[in-house]
Amino acid sequence: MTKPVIWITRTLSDATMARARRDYEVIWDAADAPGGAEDIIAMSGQVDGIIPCHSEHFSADVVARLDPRLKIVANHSVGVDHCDLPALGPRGIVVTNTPGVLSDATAELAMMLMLGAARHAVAGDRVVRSGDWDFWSPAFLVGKQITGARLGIIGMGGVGRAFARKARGFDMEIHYHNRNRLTPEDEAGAIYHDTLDDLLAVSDFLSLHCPATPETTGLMNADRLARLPEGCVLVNTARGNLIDETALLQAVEAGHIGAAGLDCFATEPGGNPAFARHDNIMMMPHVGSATVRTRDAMGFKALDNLDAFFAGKPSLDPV
Ligand code: 8YV
Repeated sequence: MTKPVIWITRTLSDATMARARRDYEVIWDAADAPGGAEDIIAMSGQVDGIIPCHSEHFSADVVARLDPRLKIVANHSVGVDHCDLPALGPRGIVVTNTPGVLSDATAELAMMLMLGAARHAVAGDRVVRSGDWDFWSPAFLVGKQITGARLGIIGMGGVGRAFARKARGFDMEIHYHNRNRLTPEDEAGAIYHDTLDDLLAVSDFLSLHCPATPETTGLMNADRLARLPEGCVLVNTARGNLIDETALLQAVEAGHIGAAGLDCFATEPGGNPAFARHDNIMMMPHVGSATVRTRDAMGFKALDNLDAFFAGKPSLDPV
């Protein structure tokens, strides 16, 4: 039996690539460059399935020009904001994602950013690394303690709940806002706020874990940032467009936001050069899920979704 042909747009983990090559005819380019609109359109006539990352954009314009040969987009991501789902649905193209398997890795990075932002990790590392550390005082690099502080979480899906679990280990008081209230078991003592504004008012620390949708674009705008307690530490490992970056910059410069830890930016790759002026903004280049274990799990989940599809079984992770 001939193997289905798939396009793996980026370089996935070694174990994923090996399994993919065993079971599929794989097209992959070692250049590891994002697939642009014309690449996606051209490739759709040569393959039965694609494993894209969030770097490949299936906009409505692209989807309208896809070849009917393409049957499944098995994303190597939990976020699907790079896929225009209302456009893909009517084309009969199955779309899947990778929920669950990246929750812990992303929550770990959120924890690193929260602690690093709160405790001046950028300035501290720089002063030691540069050899310029020639002074010490009890007043030097004094940060904000997370133990016992109130942590607000927006979005209690897999990543939000994993972050809450880890924050509980730091004795934080967990508050959250979500489309739906969780079961008491999933809440595990977290305090539900049915409006976002109520959550913001109690968030000494705030971490974003909701999907990027038209409704959540610019969620953290000037008005909502102003509702946070003075000195709040803001963490974003979800998507850059959840935050109005100009408003965040102003809030940091005014001292209202005490620090920020950001793994996601409105422009990626690239980030926001204006943030680099501020040592109290700790930044990473969208690597929340980048651990060996999680990259394997994400790749395997994408392949599980392809396997089910080509075996004629129901989608495992449909979106
Ligand atoms: C990945 C992500 O960096 O899953 C997501 O939505 O943003 C990240 O885990 C990326 O999409 C990997 O393909």
